[in-house]
Amino acid sequence: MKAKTILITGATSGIGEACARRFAGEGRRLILNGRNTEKLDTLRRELVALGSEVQTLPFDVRDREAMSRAMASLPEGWDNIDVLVNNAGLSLGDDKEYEGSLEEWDTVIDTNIKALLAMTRMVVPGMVERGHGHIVNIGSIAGDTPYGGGGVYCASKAAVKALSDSLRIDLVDTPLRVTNVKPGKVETHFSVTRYHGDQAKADAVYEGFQPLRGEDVAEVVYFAVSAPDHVQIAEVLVMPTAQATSTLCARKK
Ligand code: NDP
Ligand code: 8X3
Repeated sequence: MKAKTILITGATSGIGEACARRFAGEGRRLILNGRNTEKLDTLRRELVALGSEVQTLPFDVRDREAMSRAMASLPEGWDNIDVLVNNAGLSLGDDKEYEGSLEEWDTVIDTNIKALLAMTRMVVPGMVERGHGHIVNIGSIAGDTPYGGGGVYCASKAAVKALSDSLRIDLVDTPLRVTNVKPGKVETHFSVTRYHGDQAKADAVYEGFQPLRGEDVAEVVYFAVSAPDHVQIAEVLVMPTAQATSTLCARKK
């Protein structure tokens, strides 16, 4: 793989953390974003031991000024980003669209759509200038098929699909590639966050079948990035074998 410098947002947990581990290795430079500085530091130490150079960039992706400051603080040469993994994201609650919290929906929209767009706006011009780069957006099966109680989250991931597709069109006359990876159910901290820390409710989401692990999704991201330059993996829908749609899972009693 030629990619040398990889920036991952939301690298302190789940899919983002698994991507960081998957890309770690000799000669690879990792730029890891997250809000939890302690977790970022622990991960940095682990990946440095594996032979990677690592910069941690602690900032909330919704904070554009913090994002600009953090990116400007990168040491010389580190802004030559080869791969941007727009992963940071969340869902909050499972309320009906006419009952939920406007504040929570703002958080979901600001993180899953507006921050992804801001990161893209910040990093992609340099890629275009250098004639090299790959943007991997972590979408979701939820962006293909909405489900009740998930309207805003599903809409945010439909937006990720639209933004990935339009970016691919905008970049068609460049060597850059755009991939939208759309996972089904992955057992991470995602459902704990969605259910405001209710571990039992989160566990029930994955009960009776084998969900994906963050590592499974990281493998897909790695595959797309490792493909030869003339191959653009535009979109991947990846789900557990026991899942068929965003809501249909075969659960053993
Ligand atoms: P996790 O909750 O385990 O990880 C989410 C990561 O995003 C955390 O590192 C979290 O950090 C970070 N994050 C959230 N908000 C912000 C923010 N404002 N600024 C910086 N970092 C932030 O969940 P997943 O790994 O499952 O989720 C990763 C992505 O995968 C999301 O975009 C999600 O929508 C998507 N996805 C997940 C699926 C699943 O079933 N798990 C399926 C399909 C897609 P912090 O701990 O600080 O909140
Ligand atoms: C997360 C997967 O099915 O909970 O994107 O929406 S799902």
